[in-house]
Amino acid sequence: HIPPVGAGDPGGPRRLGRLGRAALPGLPPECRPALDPEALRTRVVHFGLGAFHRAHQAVWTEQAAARSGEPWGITAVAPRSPGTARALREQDHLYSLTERRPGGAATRVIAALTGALVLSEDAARLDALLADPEVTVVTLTVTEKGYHRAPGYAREGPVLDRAAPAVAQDLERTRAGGGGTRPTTVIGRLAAGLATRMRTDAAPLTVVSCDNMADNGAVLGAVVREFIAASGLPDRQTVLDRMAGAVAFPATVVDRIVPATTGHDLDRAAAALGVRDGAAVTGEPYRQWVLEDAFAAPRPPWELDGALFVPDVTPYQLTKLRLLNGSHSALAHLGLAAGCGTVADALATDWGAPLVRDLCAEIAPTLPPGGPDPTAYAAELEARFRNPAMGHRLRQIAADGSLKLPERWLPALRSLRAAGAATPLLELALAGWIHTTHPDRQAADPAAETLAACWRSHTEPEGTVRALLTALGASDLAEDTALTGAVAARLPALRAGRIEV
Ligand code: CS2
Repeated sequence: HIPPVGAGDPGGPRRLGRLGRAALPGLPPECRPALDPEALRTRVVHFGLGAFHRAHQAVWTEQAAARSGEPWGITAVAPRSPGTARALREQDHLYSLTERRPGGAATRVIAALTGALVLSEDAARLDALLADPEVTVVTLTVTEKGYHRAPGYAREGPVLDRAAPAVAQDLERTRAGGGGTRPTTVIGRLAAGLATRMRTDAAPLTVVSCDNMADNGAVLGAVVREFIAASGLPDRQTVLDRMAGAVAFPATVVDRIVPATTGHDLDRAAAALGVRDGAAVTGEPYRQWVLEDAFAAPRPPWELDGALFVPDVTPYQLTKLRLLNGSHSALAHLGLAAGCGTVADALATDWGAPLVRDLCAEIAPTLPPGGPDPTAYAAELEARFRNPAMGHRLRQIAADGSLKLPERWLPALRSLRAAGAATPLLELALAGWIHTTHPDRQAADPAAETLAACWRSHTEPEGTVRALLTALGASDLAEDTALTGAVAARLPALRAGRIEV
């Protein structure tokens, strides 16, 4: 449901039409898309129809198509909720992006999508696209939980959590009689689609993870291959052999702060466009995309819009994950303890900016050479986080902490402690996360029940800290008594809403 524009105005609501191709000529010129959407063909399939994709990869793809004249269009697939896909279909797959600058906003319609599917509803169309040789790129933004990694996988071998109920059920679906039924997870569907493609003409394809994980390409390649190997899909060995030569999984670093769209954002988009847009997104002006230059097949020339193709993304990836996402998570968990609502609120306190600066300085020695300068990066972060126009909710960032923190904080914490370095800011941040896992204050998390049980089964704080670190897959850190003691010692101040950087 999209509220009429100006529903709260004294003059009463104005009834507006809906965004779509027919509305394009009537838009203010600065709001029109970079190309004629009729010219696009589906050459890319994207999993994850969230705001981030619409404000990131889709923008580069639109620009790449506009500047090259090549018809690179994206059919995007919603893994679960059908709402956005339906809104986009009603709008001929057009939507607007509003860039929020501290001093104002700019709204423009993006013409990048050629289709919007729902994983459970559009099975045949999706399978046909994954097998289509014209489709040469698949991209994913499915968040950390979409990969179903086994807890602590890095130290044990297999990456895919075959015991996770959704994965186990999907594997079972591929074994059922009569050729099985279609898997319902993204990884299962992608695996089944790639298997069909490999069994037919084995046309080369690149599958690009755009989620915030170190080695995201290798992780995606591993879970897909492990799914195929453990499945009942036909000709598994042939499929895996052909994939080795025909399918690439490059690593990438994506960056743009994209808060969840609010009803107010929809109103403001409608006011700028003069038509309603049920799939509008907003984002900061800053955006970056760094990709490993290892594609197996033709791709959109994203470099025409400033994407960086490099032999090894690791220095960029670790800098972004540990400094940006690491301080984002610290601001989120500590900010919630202090009663702040948004990132800009946290930056407006006396501890917000020092936290970002000192945490980045603490983590910087763990970063490999070859990435951005950490001091300059931290200063730029502070300015991005201060942007008051963003309204980026801390609760959104605090969600799924149990999956985010093993990427963002723990590798740096391990390497600093192994080197005997002090880690006061990471300890404070961890205490912030522990504080927000309490059953009375819990942020959304797929491990919420396990986390709540850690509080119930321990009455003394250090025991709770140890149990929660173990739940993060960090039993090594749980045994570090200097660490658990220091983290526990931070909790009383947090309970009183005091952040002591
Ligand atoms: C944020 C990210 O919600 C979160 O966890 O840290 O979505 C962050 O805004 C993006 O990675 C920025 O590129």
